[in-house]
Amino acid sequence: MDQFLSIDSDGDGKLTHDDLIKAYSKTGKDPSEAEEIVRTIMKHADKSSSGFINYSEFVTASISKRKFFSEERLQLAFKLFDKENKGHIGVKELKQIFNSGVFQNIDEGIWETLIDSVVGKPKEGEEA
Ligand SMILES: [Ca+2]
Repeated sequence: MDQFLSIDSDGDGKLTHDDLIKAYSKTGKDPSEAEEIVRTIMKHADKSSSGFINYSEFVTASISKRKFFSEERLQLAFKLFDKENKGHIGVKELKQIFNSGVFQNIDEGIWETLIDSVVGKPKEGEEA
């Protein structure tokens, strides 16, 4: 909710094109880039084509964005492993990976996503 409120500069409960432009300008993006991002956001998030994003549309968009990024990351990590593009990872690929130093170039977040997807998050009280 906080994020929604901080973007809703006039506090009317609707995120309009102007609200979003103002929010993005604050992040130091140049105006044409901000314009393009806002256009894309409006196109995807304004499900009812009302010309603004209401709170439930905002929540839906935030969730699908998060999902999209974690899937994208997983695919990226998988592609790094699947050198021959076979759709699965074999011993040979694993060996190459361990020998190539590719680990140093992988963002820590990708590992976290991968590990979470395979073993799940540590339960409360458990050591991570
Ligand atoms: Ca507003």
